[in-house]
Amino acid sequence: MRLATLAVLSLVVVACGPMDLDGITVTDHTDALTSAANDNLFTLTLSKAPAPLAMADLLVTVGFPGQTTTAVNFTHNDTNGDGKLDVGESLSCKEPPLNLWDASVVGKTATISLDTRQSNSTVLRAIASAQWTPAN
Ligand SMILES: [Ca+2]
Ligand SMILES: [Ca+2]
Repeated sequence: MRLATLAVLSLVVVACGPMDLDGITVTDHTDALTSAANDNLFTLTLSKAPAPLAMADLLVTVGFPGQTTTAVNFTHNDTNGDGKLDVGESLSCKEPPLNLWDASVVGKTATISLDTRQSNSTVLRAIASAQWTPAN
């Protein structure tokens, strides 16, 4: 009886573990999406995390329905200058140097994911995700 209770408890902890530890918010950039490359896309802010995140391992991806999920470029707004992404700090995300998104995706909703890549590995682990609907 006691063992069964413990097993149930540990299952619950696993089920709601990683998903609740980290959070991001995504704010649309006021610039319009154009048919040129390097458009300003959005700002991703870390809203919740148990510890600062090492920048070298981080990856931001954009996935519109029906399109390949693609990593984007970003600039880290490192408020405290420690080289890590802390809660409250943000990443200004830009289109890669080729045109992927233009007016045709305005009003559509993409899934934005902040992922971490373990060193010496190509396996990505999702830290947190949010939605982005470009307004212009
Ligand atoms: Ca920092
Ligand atoms: Ca573009």
